[in-house]
Amino acid sequence: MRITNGTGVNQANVVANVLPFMPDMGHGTSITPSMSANSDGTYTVQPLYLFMAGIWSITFTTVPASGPSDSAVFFFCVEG
Ligand SMILES: [Cu+2]
Repeated sequence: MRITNGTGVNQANVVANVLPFMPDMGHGTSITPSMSANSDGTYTVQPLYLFMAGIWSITFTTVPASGPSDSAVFFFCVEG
């Protein structure tokens, strides 16, 4: 995964919480994923324990050293 600014430049040293959630069912997962930086400027998020078929949202909320936080949400459908 890449995290870029508004002009498409990779952002290093981003710390974010990752929250998998099934919005239709109102539950998350028992396993909390973590995000780690790779040497090429991308990030790896693991483990993602999407244990049920259906719509999942993955919410990334940054934890800034100072200033405001930001968030982004991705939706996935796990086929059953
Ligand atoms: Cu579910």
